[in-house]
Amino acid sequence: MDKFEKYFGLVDSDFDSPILVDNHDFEIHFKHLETMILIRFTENLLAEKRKIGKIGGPVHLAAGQEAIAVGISSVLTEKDYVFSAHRSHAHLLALDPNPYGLFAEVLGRSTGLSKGFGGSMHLWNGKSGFSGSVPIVSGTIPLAVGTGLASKLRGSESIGVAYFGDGAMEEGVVHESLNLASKLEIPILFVCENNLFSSHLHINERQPSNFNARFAIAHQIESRVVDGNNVKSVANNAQELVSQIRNTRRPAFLEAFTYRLYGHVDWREDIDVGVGRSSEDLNKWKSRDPIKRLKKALDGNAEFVEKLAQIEQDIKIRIVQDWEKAESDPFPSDSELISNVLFSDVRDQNVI
Ligand SMILES: Cc1ncc(C[n+]2csc(CCOP(=O)(O)OP(=O)(O)O)c2C)c(N)n1
Ligand SMILES: [Mg+2]
Repeated sequence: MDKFEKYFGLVDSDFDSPILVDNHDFEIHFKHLETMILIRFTENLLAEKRKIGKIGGPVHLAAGQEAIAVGISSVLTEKDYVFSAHRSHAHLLALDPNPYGLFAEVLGRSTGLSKGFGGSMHLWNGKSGFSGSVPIVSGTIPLAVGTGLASKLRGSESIGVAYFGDGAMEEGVVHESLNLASKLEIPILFVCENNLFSSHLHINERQPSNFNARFAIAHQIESRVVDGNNVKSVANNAQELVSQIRNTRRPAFLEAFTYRLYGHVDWREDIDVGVGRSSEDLNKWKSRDPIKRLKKALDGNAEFVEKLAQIEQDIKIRIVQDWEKAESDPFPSDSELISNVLFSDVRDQNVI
């Protein structure tokens, strides 16, 4: 880490420490584990299908980062407005662990979450609160601020949530969004998933510090820095911040350090592509896998081993069934190309 580590209270060795669980909360921990496994299996399947050419467009996988989405989603409701970017499958599935609509979307089928027109980077699932992802890095952050402001003006309990990466912090609009949210006291949770990379470039090559929470402090926004591979820590901190946001209607910022197990895009590991992703680092972070760490923490519970085997088996079967169902769905018809993209009054005027 760097000179800020003492200030933010997170050091590199924290990622190797055990997750401390309470047996009373076994059901909660197991639910978290189950959702993380579903996301991991889904993404592994996407990686495999992309590799063999079954998926036409790129997929940005969040394997290794699941604990952040699962911890945060555990304290949200479907009335909140959650936005993400190019690496959004985990955020989507943590709110609604049902990969069928995602599969249909990456296969370009009319049953997909964006009716088959968007692919992996344009997802939407209104009923769960997932309000959209786009490939433009940082593009949805001001939209999330807007939903927070709208909620406040309407007097509703809802909050905006913006997931973004360490690379997105380097876009000006993020700083404008932080400033506006602070000044206008907007109920929004900013979630910076710091996986240390922007595409192939390590944060140490790009920034004087690898802590992004320093920008929240500059904007007088309450912030926390957490081990993003510890789902319990993410959930507990998110719980405190979200109830604070709902009560005070002010913004908060959560920075979660993590690491992606696949490379920037698709199935490759990206060892020694660009600067700073070595096999030593990757192996170190593989041993810090959030799923492995939680499994280890729960291992002492008598019910655990049997329950885990059953759940893993069920999830595998469900995912394959969902994939096969999506694959047998139809592609959109030609007329949908017009009805989903252009305003109907433009068509009525015979412009096209
Ligand atoms: C405005 C904009 N600039 C550049 C890109 C190209 N690009 C796609 S992903 C990415 C890296 C983003 O890094 P980060 O925000 O840390 O997210 P991560 O991929 O690590 O999850 C870049 C530069 C883009 N899509 N949009
Ligand atoms: Mg990143």
